[in-house]
Amino acid sequence: MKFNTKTIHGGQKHDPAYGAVMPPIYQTSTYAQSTPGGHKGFEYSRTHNPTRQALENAFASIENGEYGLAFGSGLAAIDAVMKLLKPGDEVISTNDLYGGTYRLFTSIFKNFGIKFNFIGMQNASNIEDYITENTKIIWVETPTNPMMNIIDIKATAEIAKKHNVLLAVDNTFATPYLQQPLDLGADLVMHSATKYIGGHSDLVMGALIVKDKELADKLYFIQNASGAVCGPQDSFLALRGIKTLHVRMQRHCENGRAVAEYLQSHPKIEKVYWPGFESHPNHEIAKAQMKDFGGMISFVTKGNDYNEAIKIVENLKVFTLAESLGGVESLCGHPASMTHASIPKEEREKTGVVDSLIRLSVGIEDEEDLINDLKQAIG
Ligand code: P1T
Repeated sequence: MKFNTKTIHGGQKHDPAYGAVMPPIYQTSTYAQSTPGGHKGFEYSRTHNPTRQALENAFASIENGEYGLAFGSGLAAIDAVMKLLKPGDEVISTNDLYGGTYRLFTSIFKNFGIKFNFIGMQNASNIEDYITENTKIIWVETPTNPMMNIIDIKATAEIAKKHNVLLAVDNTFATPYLQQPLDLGADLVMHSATKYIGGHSDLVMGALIVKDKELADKLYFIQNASGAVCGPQDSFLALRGIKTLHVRMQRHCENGRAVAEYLQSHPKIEKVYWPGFESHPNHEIAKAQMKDFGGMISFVTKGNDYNEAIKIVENLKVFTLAESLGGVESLCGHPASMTHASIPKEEREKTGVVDSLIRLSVGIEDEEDLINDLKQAIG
């Protein structure tokens, strides 16, 4: 099955009870047993739920994995991955990443004796300098949030394999429509399904997808033992979202290109971060590992002016000033005070997350309305 067909049919079967084409929302916490252990495959909804299972099968299918797991948020999914570790273990992570992921690593897991190295991975060979015998996970966002850095997944996977380290890729910004990290050698894919997977800004959810049975079993154990699962209603919504992922992404990419090019040509804009530009330092890698360049764009105004940036986000009308991304509607954000506020200023500024940085999640509205909105807001 090819990708577009997989988004609709991958891992799905009609409901055995009445042939419902969409999986029913099994809004139940528990399942009747005829004798202890005598059940129809479902005992308790933290462990399994038919609606969630249909979604988990869809996750596995669209990422070309074997096993999918759904969680109550993206951070809950990352939390489950980190619970594979023991005190003394080390993680190498991209230094530009979602502020909440940074906070989870540095304010929670560091207290349990896990060491984190945040490094620039734009040149994959850098990674090897930080690998020790205790390194267990390489954690990669690509494109990164919010600086749109591109990490070479294939080259990173080769390094990870050589040192027997697990490579985990947060594929939230790209989605499997644009890139499939497992095919490039990653061991694990993570999503904030809150974003493009759900696609309609109406749920909070996380996903993990793997190929290896042993790794999947460890993660299923953690999912059940820690219990950060999503409910059946949200599972249904995410499944519905997946069915249009390919058509939405196509439009996100088209509008993203138009907005990036408009901003690039604007005399009041200093710099636009978008991997589709030939001038992007890792454009060639983006071109090789991604089908297109997505709808996420960051930019700074001329003179690096904080007040100017705030004025723009306040003036925008079609773009809503809000956290999050990946929905059908366009959003704008101010990372320094919103999504990345939990990263100390001196740390975030090292990677370019300055006070004048604006991030756009370009939606699927009419291109002309988006450009006109930016025109009136920037002036
Ligand atoms: O919000 P949650 O579903 O828990 O996902 C966390 C997360 C993980 N990884 C990436 C790349 C993300 O962008 C996020 C969440 N990000 C935002 C809310 C945001 O506006 O950037």
